[in-house]
Amino acid sequence: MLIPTISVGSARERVAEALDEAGCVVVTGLLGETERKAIRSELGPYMEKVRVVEDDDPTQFYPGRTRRTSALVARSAAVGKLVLDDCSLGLCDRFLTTNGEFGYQLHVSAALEIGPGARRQVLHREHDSFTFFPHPRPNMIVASMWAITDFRADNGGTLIVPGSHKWNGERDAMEDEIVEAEMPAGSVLYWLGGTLHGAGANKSSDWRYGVILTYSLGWLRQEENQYLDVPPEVARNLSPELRDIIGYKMYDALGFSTNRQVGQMPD
Ligand SMILES: O=C(O)CCC(=O)C(=O)O
Repeated sequence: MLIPTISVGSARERVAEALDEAGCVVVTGLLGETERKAIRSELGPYMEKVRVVEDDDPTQFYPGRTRRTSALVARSAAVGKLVLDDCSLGLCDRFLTTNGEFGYQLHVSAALEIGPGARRQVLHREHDSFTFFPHPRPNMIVASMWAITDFRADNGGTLIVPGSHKWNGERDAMEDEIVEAEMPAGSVLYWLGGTLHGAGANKSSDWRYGVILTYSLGWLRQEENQYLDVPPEVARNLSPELRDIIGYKMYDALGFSTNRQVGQMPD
């Protein structure tokens, strides 16, 4: 099975149908060069400080020769706009409110650079922490990977196993079921919480740069602790929409605080 690829002008319903069917979809042409440059320049000071591990430890989840930084909402206004991207939120509306849910939240934000010589990452599912549910789990997550540089088969383009969101937990992916998400800079790859994926090996001489933003049902524990990564003094200066989606908003009865400055921050 291939990764369906759809250009930005196409009907949103086609994107949602492809994601539902394959568990993954690429949308091309969503992010311009100016925005990509802004993201790199705003995150540059943080990425530069990341120590690159040269001696890869194959038992580690994160391969060596890579750079990763998170807390992106606090660090980059350009990423803040991506978090609220219409196409992403449309997919979240479609896949994360199906059970009469009250809403969803940002689950993880990270910039990921895959350097020359990096090995392939172990395949995993965004749902992996939610062991309460048997496989195939109900969908709890929509993930997006924004290509800031081109993603190619030889430079660490994300590996995806189309259709694996419908598998039970006992089935491993065969080599010929694993597909590299090749996409030009400015594209975005979406996948669902149950879809097997991981960073590809980088056999080229350039670095692959992507921004991963995942969204989860509003009643789940977020993978990235947004209250520490975007503390109240920073959150206060964000737009109400951005503040809400990172978690400064109640989900039904969940998330109240006696500190009105935190739990019910005035606009
Ligand atoms: O970098 C990628 O392409 C995927 C990264 C990923 O899935 C992870 O770090 O959990």
